[in-house]
Amino acid sequence: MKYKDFYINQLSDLTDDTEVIVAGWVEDLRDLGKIKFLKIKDYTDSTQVIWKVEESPVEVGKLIETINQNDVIKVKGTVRKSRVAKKGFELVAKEIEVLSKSKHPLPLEIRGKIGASLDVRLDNRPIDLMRPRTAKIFKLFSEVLKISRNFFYKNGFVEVVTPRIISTATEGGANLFELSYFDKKAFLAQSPQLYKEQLTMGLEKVFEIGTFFRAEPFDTTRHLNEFVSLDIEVAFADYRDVMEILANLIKTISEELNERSKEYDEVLNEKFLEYKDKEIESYSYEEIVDMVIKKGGKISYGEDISSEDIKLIRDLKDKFFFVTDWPENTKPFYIKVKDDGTTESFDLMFGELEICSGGTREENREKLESRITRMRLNLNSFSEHLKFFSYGMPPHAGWAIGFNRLMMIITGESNIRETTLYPRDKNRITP
Ligand code: AMO
Repeated sequence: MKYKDFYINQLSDLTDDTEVIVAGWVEDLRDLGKIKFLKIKDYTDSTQVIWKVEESPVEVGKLIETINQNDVIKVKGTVRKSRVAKKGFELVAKEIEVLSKSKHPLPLEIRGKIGASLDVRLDNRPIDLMRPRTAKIFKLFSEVLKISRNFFYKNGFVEVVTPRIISTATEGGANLFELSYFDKKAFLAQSPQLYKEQLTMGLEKVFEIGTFFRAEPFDTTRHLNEFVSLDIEVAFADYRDVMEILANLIKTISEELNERSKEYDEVLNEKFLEYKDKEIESYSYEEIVDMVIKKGGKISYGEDISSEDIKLIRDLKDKFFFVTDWPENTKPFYIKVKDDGTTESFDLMFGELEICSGGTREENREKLESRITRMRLNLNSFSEHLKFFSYGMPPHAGWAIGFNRLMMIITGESNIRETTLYPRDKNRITP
C-alpha cells in the first residue's frame, strides 16, 4: 500500500485537479455541516483538506466526524487552486483512511497557542517536536551539521570515529563517568582529544562529530552531561592556523544560513547572521583580565575567567571573540606552554558563553611528560598514548566546538536544553 506520493510542500507546484495521496497528522478540524475542513501536516508543511456535500463521497464526510486532532491519516484527493485558501490551494478529499488514533488531551499543546514548561516539553520530546518551532530548531541543527561536514570535506579533512569507552582520562582526572567493563574499570570519553592527536600521524587533518560525556555536577543552562562535540586536529599547524579555520567555519555557516534565512526565519539569531562578513575580534587573556579589573571585577592573573567576569565588559555582549594565550595552569596537559609561562591556546566566546577551545599541542615527548608530572597526573596511565610520541609525532593543533552551545548562539536560545533533542543532565536521563 502506498502511504503518500507527495509531501505537502510539493503540492503548490502541481496543476489544478492533480490527484495526490498525502499522509500526516490532523492539526485542526472544522465542521460547517455541508463543508468540513481539516488541516493536515507532515514534516514539510500543512494544508487544508475540504470535504463538500456535492463533491466528496458521503462515507468520507462521516469518517471525518470521527477524526480528532493529531490522528494520523492518509488522504487521497485532488489539488484545487483557491483564492480564499491561505496557501493558494486546497485538497478536495476523495478518500480518507485513519492510520493511527491519538489520545486526548495531548500532554502538551502543539499548536503553539499555549506555552508548556520546558520540563513538560522535554518529558514529551517527540510530541514537542510536532510544534513547528521545535521542529525548525532541529532541522536547523541538521543543516548546520551538514554545512560543517561539507566545509571539512572541502578543506581536505578526514572524518573519524574514535572510541567512547576508554581506559584513561583525556581531559585530566576529574569529571569522568566510570563504568564496569567485564572485570575491569573503564570510563566514558570526555573528548576524542588523545585519539585525534594520534591520528594526525597517518591522516594529518581529521574531524569528528559525536557525543562525549562529562560528570559535571552543575545544573546550569549551558552544561550537559552528554554533549555533541565538533572536533578537529591538524598536523603541521599551530593555534593561529586552527583559529583561522574556526573563523572560516563560522563565516561559512553564517553565509549559508543567510541564504536560507527565509526557511528558518523565526529560529535564527540576527547577531549570528552578521558574521557572514564580520571579523571575529581577538584579545589575549591578559587584556581580558585587565578589562575585567577596570570594570570592577575581582579576578587576578592566573585564574579562570568566569561568565560573570565577561558580563562586566558590556562591549563583548552578543559578539564572538577569541581569548588567547592563557596561563599554563588554566589549560590541560596537552597544550603547548611557551617560555613566558603562557600557552598557545584560545577559547572562542560569544558574549559570556564559551563555544570552543583549542590550541597548539606539545608534540615533544619529554616536555609533555614533564608537564603531566607537573600537573600531578599519573604518567603511567598515559603510557599507551605517550609511546606514539616517540615514532614521528608531527607538530599539531586543534579545537573542539560545543555543538549544542553553538546552536544556542545560532538560534538565540538561552538554555542548552532547547538545542539538544534528549538532554542528559543531573536530573534527567529520560526519555
Ligand atoms: P573543552 O573541555 O573546553 O575542551 O570542551 C570544548 C567545548 O565543549 C563544550 N563543552 C560543553 N558543552 C556542554 N556541556 C558541557 N558539560 C560541556 N563541556 C564542554 C564547550 C567547550 O568550549 N579537548 C579539548 C578541546 C581541544 O583542545 O581540542 C576540550 O575538550 O563549548
